[in-house]
Amino acid sequence: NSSINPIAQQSMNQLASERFLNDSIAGLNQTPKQLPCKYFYDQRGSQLFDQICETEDYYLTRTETAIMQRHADEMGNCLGKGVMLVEFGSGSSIKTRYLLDHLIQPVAYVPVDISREHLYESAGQISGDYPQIEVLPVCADFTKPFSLPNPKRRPSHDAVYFPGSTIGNFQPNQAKQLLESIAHMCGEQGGLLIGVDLRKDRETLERAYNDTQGVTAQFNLNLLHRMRNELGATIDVDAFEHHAFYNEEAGRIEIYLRSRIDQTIQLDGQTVEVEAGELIHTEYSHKYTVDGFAQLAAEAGWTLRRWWTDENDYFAVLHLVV
Ligand code: AVI
Repeated sequence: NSSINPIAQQSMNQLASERFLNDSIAGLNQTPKQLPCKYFYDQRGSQLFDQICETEDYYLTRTETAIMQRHADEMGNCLGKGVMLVEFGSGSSIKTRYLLDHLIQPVAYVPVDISREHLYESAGQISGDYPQIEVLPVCADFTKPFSLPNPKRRPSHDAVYFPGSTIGNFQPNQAKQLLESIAHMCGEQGGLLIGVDLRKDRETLERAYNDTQGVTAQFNLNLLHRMRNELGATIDVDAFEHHAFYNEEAGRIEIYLRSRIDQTIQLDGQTVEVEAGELIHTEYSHKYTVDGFAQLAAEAGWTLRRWWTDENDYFAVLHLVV
């Protein structure tokens, strides 16, 4: 953001690095070892994620995009007139355009993302393409409290758009907390439009997280590259491999990094031993039924109003109200 002075920017970057370091050390000292998936998304990670979305195997993005394309007019009506639309994990804001095209007299669009360069670049493009909407990007980790900007015109209400089934990357109790904080943020009149990946056959799910081009593997391994480049960690990244499978009982894809060899990771003066074959957990991707998700959302204060799906029932977009 050009409006932030370089010194403030530098200290924000430093703070982000410290969080990454502390979370990495804490995670590697747990049994089993783990690293938070939110650190996938530096600039390279965000680019790799965009590439995943374009693979044949990762059905989620094109399925959700088709749902948006087909039903954005109804969604726009559901969200109502004069809204300030806040998008969680906006990334490249591709699907959002269908929605922006159909909102009724929207006041502002607030993309929220952890990946700064990516956020400002996409926000700039949206702003150029939708001059009638005030675009107010917020670089934040949306799992932590953050304040919403004040648009020039007063919105009649706020609505959150949370696409991509990113909610699936949270454990159900964390997802519930996040849904609660979204309800709190939107207030009484608030709405939520959320994309949720649905349960389906193992083969389709596992293919989506083990794409034949190996982009998901690179995306997962990028976390270790970040630790090496940004935190100065000593890691033999090439000796790690991507490992992902569907845990049907838990209804989730589980993603790990597996070391092929015994190795010692040095990080900020700490030593972490990793055994050959040992797994470091990096991500869960929970899959829901529409009823199961509505139930979880109800516990967080939301009522399901409408939902849309594709012809295979692979993915759903749900509209919920407080
Ligand atoms: C962002 N999120 C919804 C993706 C998913 O499908 O859980 C992240 C991802 N991880 C591996 N591939 C994609």
